[in-house]
Amino acid sequence: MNLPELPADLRASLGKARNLVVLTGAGMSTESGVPVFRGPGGLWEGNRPEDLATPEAFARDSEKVWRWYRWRLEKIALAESHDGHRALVDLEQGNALDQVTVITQNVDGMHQRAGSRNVLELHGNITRARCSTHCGEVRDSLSVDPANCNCPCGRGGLRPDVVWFGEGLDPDVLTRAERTLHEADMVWVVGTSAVVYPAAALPGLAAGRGVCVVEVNPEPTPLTSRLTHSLRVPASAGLRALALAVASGS
Ligand code: BV8
Repeated sequence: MNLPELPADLRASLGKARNLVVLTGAGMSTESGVPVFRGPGGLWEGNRPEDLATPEAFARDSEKVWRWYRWRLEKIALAESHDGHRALVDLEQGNALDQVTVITQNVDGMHQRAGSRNVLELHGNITRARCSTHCGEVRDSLSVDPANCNCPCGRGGLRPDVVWFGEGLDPDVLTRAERTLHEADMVWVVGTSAVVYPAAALPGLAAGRGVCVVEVNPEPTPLTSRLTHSLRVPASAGLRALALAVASGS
């Protein structure tokens, strides 16, 4: 794998970092074979994710929404961690840093599957299903029949345990994420188009304090102009290069 050369000022900041936060989006899972939300390959049977990942879509046609989620679950089941996931695990398990926190918008569980332990899932997890009335029923998503997702409680429907557009994030998770960004002295923003809020506002909590914030994305994003450095490379190469620089004390 070709690793990018890192500028001297970034290497100096990496050598001083103690508390790293890594904010990831769907581009973190691209190299694992999980399709992104927006852009090429982000559609399902001609439908836009934004039109499927909503309570209205579920109320209109729960079977169609479940068929989309099962299609994604099949992709995720075949997905394998890449070296970018492993680079974050190496940092978490190593002693170059005091703390490594992964805050992910993804619902695929790929960070945990790779071995990351300190992971905040802003948008929930696709492998779990819960009752739409929050009655307490929680199931493995694959155990739900798309054609009949009524909850045994008799009042709601079993739905993926994710945050849909128009739904609020879990306030505890969001508060923990915000606190983590306020305490970070190094932030990496990986594989996100930075258009979904409130997640897209999180890097600003660090950048606004003068903290070094590095973007890893082959494409520029609305965040780019606010960040200290942008590495126009895929997640696997960018994260391994950053992790090696941290581990070497740069
Ligand atoms: C809420 C779970 C209020 C479902 C998802 C301002 C404030 C608050 C809300 C809003 C606001 N403005 C607009 C809103 C509404 C909305 C929103 O942000 N809309 C956008 C589209 C404009 N936000 C909400 O609805 C949020 N809710 O705030 O409600 C509220 C408050 C209290 C009470 C009630 C209501 C909820 C948002 C959560 C939606 N759920 N996922 C599921 O997955 O099925 S979001 C969904 O998009 C995924 O989680 C995905 O991760 C996320 C963001 O997308 P990205 O991760 O960035 O992925 P994308 O495909 O866009 O980009 C991929 C990037 O990777 C690209 O840049 C590409 O270049 C790059 N890439 C590709 N390959 C690689 C790579 N990078 C590195 N390496 C590679 N190899």
